[in-house]
Amino acid sequence: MSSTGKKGAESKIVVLGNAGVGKSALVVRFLTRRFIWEYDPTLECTYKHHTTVDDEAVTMEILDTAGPQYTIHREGHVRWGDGFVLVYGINDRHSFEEIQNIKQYLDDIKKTNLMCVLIGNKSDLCHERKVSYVEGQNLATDMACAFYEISASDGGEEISELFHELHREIKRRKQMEAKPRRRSSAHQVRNMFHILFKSPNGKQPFSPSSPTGKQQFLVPP
Ligand SMILES: Nc1nc2c(ncn2[C@@H]2O[C@H](COP(=O)(O)OP(=O)(O)OP(=O)(O)O)[C@@H](O)[C@H]2O)c(=O)[nH]1
Ligand SMILES: [Mg+2]
Repeated sequence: MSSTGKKGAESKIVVLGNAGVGKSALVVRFLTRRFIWEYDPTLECTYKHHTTVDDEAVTMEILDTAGPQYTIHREGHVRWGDGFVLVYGINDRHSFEEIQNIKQYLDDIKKTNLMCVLIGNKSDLCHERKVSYVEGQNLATDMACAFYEISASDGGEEISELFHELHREIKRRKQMEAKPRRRSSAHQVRNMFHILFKSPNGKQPFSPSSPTGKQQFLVPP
């Protein structure tokens, strides 16, 4: 709850990517600001994180998935999530190529515009680099999402920023979806005709401008 007593926004974020790209390291770095080198590869965990974004108290639930064989084929995870952090290692070409498959799977399940952010992790290993910064940027442009190159081991402000930015996007989307949809002006004009030119028995409206002068039925929208 915020200081005003209002319940803050909530977002559910799923972290996906091939085994060993640093998903757990990234999540642990964001939550604790620490890096511990060894993370349980079988661990699949949801963290509830209370924090502040733009002066608002918020709750983020973050699902750290485990390995590709588990992550990619879990429809439940995809349906649960509001937004997705897609991670590859800049020193692991295969993990980068796999992102497109993961994204396709997400699109197939979610159908509507997907909110995600693309992460190239392990930027400290630039001597082992197999994916250029520009390739990452281009893929993010294709996917219409933000892109960050980061190092979970070195840390850095971008790690908090990427989670906060995704949270903002999720909040914006939820607010848009909550707004009642405005009818088009064409629809409003049609309705007006229905009201103005309703037949006396109140059953069928007719067109006032029928070229034959005969009664014409308007097709309801
Ligand atoms: N040099 C370097 N190593 C990293 C970085 N992030 C993670 N690692 C290391 O990469 C290995 C795998 O990291 P994890 O966080 O376990 O990877 P994961 O994606 O969670 O792997 P799974 O849970 O098996 O899917 C560990 O040995 C980490 O210490 C990084 O930014 N730089
Ligand atoms: Mg892990």
